[in-house]
Amino acid sequence: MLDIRRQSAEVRVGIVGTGFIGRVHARAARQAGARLVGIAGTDLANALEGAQAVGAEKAFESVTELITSGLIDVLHICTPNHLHAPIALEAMDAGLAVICEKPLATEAPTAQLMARRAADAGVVAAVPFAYRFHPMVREARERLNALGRISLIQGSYLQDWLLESTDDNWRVDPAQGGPGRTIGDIGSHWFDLVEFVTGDPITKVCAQTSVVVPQRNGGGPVLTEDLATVQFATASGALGSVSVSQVAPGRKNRLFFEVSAASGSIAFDQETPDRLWLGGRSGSQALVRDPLSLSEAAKRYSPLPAGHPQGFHDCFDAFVADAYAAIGGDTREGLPTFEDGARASRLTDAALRSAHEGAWVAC
Ligand code: SOE
Repeated sequence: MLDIRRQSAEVRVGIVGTGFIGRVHARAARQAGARLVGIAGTDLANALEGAQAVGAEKAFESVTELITSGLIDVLHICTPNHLHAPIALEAMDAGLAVICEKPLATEAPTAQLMARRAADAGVVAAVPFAYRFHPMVREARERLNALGRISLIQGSYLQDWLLESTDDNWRVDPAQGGPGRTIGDIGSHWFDLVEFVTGDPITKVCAQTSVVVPQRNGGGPVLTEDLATVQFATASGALGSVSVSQVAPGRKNRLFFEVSAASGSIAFDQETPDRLWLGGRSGSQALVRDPLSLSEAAKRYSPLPAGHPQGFHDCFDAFVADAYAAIGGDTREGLPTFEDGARASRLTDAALRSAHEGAWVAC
């Protein structure tokens, strides 16, 4: 179990998973002043390579060895999606705090079980919906409060890294990634961000999905969606729609949303994260991040002065720093937890079911 007094000075970190996102976690852990103790991977050789790449102290033979070592306070889970649940449950049962990649699980009931287990174990359990930590997202959230009733929420999350039939990844395989690939992988970010910014939960969805590349690398038929469109309604009565695609040429990681409210609109684009578009009937403007003119909520995540762009690493670092602060007993507003991960999984499952049944599904 974590010794809070010792931990507040230094969090001891283990990471399972040595790919791109595992390295982002490792960097963020260091930035937060934590001690990078150990790495586990697919096997010892993989763990050794990962440990060397990020400068961790030790490579572990297996994730169980890392969890039971007594050497770590928090486990970061950066594996393919189907491994999130068994590893997170094992770690939480051992009393560890957990930071688990999204989608939290391949299906909503499992994600819900993980959230319940985190609550029962009384451990910090966070999910990197890191785009919440862009200062301009916090600014949008603050400003929306003053704009009155929301009428329309729309946007997209577009990538092109799976455009060609020679592009492949474990996420394409439902056994590893889950039955909803694009909705679970990037739609989950969009749903989380929009509900976080508006505070207006989505109550029902109507979705369509499409497999654009039917076969990859000569393998069997592709069973997970390359793109989806989702219409929805919210608790306040707003309407909305989102398109998600991993086969949109030219779009690399473009998460965009625009919210129209009674006295103004706000739009955010993750590829230009230091800006917001503020729309008004008698004039619109681009607001460029400047800590001197931001709300307190946004300023907190805006360490760099104006003219010094912040981006992906900055928001990820801020997420990890807040997760560690929560481990030390200082829980800051807006930390995405397993409850939020389970919520995003519920929306993903509802969208998939809607597409399958050709009907609106409550969520
Ligand atoms: C791949 O689709 C991926 O790396 C996602 O898994 C991330 O969550 C997203 O931030 C970027 O794209």
